[in-house]
Amino acid sequence: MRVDVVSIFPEYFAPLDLSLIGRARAGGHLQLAVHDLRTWTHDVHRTVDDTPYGGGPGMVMRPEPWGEALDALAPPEADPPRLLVPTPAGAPLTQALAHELAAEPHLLFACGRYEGIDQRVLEHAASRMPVTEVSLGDYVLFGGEVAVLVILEAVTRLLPGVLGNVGSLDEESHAHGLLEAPMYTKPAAWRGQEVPAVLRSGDHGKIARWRRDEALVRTVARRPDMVAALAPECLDRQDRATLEQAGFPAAPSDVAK
Ligand code: 6GU
Repeated sequence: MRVDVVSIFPEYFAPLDLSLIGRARAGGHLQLAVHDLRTWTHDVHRTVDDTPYGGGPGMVMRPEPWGEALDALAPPEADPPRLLVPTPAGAPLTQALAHELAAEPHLLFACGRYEGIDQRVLEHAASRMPVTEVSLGDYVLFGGEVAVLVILEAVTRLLPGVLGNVGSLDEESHAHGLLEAPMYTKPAAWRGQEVPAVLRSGDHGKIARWRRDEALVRTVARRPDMVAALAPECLDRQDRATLEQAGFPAAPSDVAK
């Protein structure tokens, strides 16, 4: 996958050399280029912002540098990338969106700062390429840079060949609309606390059932919204019994299978 990032703080992306993202880059799974928006300014101060029309606090990013940046990185004659614009006004980042993005050949991130980018940039870009505004959650950051780090980490680990153990993708939190069960490693007893006996039983069927029940109980306690969103056909009889025991009201459509 090719990824271009445009920001006035290219130094923010130094961590992308590290750890598993760094390895994905070294291994050729991720071709990442970070660009300084000021490359596309022409005045001596390399200005990227100005005061908002209509008044109000803060500054807005001027359209001209962004227009030139997008022309350079998404030339009209080439296959268009998917433009991603991090903003608290965007659609929430979910595991489903991460999967969708991992299937794209080329992502282009436009990092806004201040009060955001002049709206005409996004309108113009949308006539040439798909544009998605993405939010990390219901809080406000200074700018989109940290969001790009988060999105890229969520997406890169889904690229084929990046994770050694592909099975771990299938078992992790959010993979099946549930949070993951708690995990344990050696030693079997630590500070008076024992690892649940079932996990040391060697009975893989019982272990899978225990983990499923723990995942259900945990998700009811922490994220009842996720339980409410589960498709009834994803729940077997034991699932429904576990949910009921955990105090989750059975939906009317949850008739016994
Ligand atoms: Cl993606 N950007 C900014 N600036 N603030 C945010 C956000 C993104 N997501 C949550 N808050």
